[in-house]
Amino acid sequence: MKSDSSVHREAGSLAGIVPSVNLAAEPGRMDFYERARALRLAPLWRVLHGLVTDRPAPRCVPAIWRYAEVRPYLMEACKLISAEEAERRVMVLENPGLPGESRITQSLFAGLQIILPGEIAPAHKHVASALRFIIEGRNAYTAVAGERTMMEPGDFVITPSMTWHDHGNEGDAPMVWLDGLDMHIVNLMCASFREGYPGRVHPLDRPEGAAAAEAGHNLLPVDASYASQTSPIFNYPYRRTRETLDQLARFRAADPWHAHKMKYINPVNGGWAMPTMSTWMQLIPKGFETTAYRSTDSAIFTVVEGTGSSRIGGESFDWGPHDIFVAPSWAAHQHRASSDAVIFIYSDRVVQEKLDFWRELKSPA
Ligand code: GTQ
Repeated sequence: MKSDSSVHREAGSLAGIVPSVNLAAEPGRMDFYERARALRLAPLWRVLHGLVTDRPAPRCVPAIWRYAEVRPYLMEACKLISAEEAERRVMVLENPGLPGESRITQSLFAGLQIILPGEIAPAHKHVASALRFIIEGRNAYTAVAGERTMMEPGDFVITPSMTWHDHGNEGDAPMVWLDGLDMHIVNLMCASFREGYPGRVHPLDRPEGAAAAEAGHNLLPVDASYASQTSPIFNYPYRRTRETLDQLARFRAADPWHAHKMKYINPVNGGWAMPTMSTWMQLIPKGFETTAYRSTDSAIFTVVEGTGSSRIGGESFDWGPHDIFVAPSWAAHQHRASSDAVIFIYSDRVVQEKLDFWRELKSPA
């Protein structure tokens, strides 16, 4: 039995070779290839079609993490290591097609972070941006650039690039959230910096709710200027998102491919809330089935409410609250809700759009 990696290498080299190359003539070229290699030269015609593929060829595969199965491991991690010792006590969601790489898709990271009552995850900052999607618990905060926000289930919270942040749980129950980070994109460009704060927590210099007052109500301070490309709103509360979807569904027909799907936006420029990760919240009404859809951005889905099932690249997954699943780039996927379902989604679409890479394909409705 061959190892996966040798199969991958062989398949990769055959897939990479240009079809016009006469394989029978290759042995006679080996001596040239060897001598060229010593000069750090390689023949493109043996790898071209593996580099410039005729369609997306993700190693990322469809996968699901069921919260009921994962949660006991989060609790067990709490017995083994403190938030302080771990710096961030996170169990990484590893795509089975990318084992050991801390990737849920080829470009993005996902992990479940848990913080117990009284614990603090100490302050640090890094070039990588983070999103937090709150799964369970109350009365825990994240502090970002001198302002705290209390986090509630379903809230979408942003930690912009290179801002000091620490997390603390002041409640009496564990707090769990999904972390989505773009460090693989940062690392692709070798642009990473990270710094620990000399104290456990960074000082607060703005009252809780300041960012929401300044930017969260379709009003901006007349004298404000914004250098960052990240939304100045750093907590998009679930209560308002849920209410919006609910109202929308009462007067707007569900889209065949997206049902009711709203994107989180930056009020400063109307664009995506974050410069590296697109985010949405989707409502699929009970009994509704979306039409097959594919796009070049691999997407991570977190179920907030409801139950249903999805077909992703020919595989079927049943899901319920807090389950997390992945649709790889260009894999056709469709969802069916057996009760009103609310799903939080993030992907690298915003990056692909900026680079003119992004494409979608809608199957006929
Ligand atoms: O909370 O700052 O899941 O820096 C991975 C890296 C969370 C965080 C992660 C991080 C954080």
